[in-house]
Amino acid sequence: MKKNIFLIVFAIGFMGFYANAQEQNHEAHHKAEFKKEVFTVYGNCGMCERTIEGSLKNVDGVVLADWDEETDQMTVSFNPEVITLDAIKQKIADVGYDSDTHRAKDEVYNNLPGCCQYERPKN
Ligand SMILES: [Cu+2]
Repeated sequence: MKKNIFLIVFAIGFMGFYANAQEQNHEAHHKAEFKKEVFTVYGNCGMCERTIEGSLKNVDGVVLADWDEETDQMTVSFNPEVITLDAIKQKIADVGYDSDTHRAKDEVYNNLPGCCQYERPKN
């Protein structure tokens, strides 16, 4: 009888340990799903903000896109299995905005409203 109780206690303990291990594994998996990156996107005003952030709206794999008018810093969260940082920066360049690594085409930049024609970084 004593032996049985010992086995039951051992089994319950083991189950608890197993459940905990599963949970930790799940957490690790969840963390790996999204990647956060911060980089510079050049721009001027609130209209720029709408255009920059709008370029990533409804884009598969992007869960957060936030540009700060004061600091020119762009924060993105995305699923790297669905989209790359390179592709994200290209989408921003496609609507006229230079980043630290990707340059918009001159004709797209020239078509931005006057107030949005930010000072471009030297290339
Ligand atoms: Cu603007």
